[in-house]
Amino acid sequence: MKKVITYGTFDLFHYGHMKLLERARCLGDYLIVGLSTDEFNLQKQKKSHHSYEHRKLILETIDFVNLVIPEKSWEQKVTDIKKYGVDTFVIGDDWKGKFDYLNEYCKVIYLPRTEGISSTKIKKEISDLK
Ligand code: C2G
Repeated sequence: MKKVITYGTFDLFHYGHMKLLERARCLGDYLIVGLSTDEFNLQKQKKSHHSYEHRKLILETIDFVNLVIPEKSWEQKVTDIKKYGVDTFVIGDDWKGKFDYLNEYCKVIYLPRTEGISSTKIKKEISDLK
């Protein structure tokens, strides 16, 4: 069984997130998502609209997401890769190069981001409506 892992906040879940997860899942047979906790988001200078529990609920409802684990730190990726026997780490190419060090433990793939959509863009468009 080929396991794939990816990480993110996945706030205001949108088609850019879904396309990333779909492509990630197609790179193996089992997809693990490391979901940033509310506390870790603060370290990422992010404040998500939805809580960790609600973001987790959405991801766990996706039938091709096999496991959702909390992402609590930048450093946990190597431990996770070893713990779950991950073959491939996947993330959007906005992170290109940042996780090349994981090549020592598994394949590292940066996938093109979906243009024209982001949680930030959604928030701005809604606030502009007011
Ligand atoms: N993404 C995408 N296209 C978009 C928006 C996001 O492909 N239009 C991808 C991102 O590249 C990332 C994933 O969807 O791979 C989740 O995006 P975010 O929730 O913004 O994740 P981020 O804050 O970048 O967290 O340790 C890694 C970090 O936790 C990544």
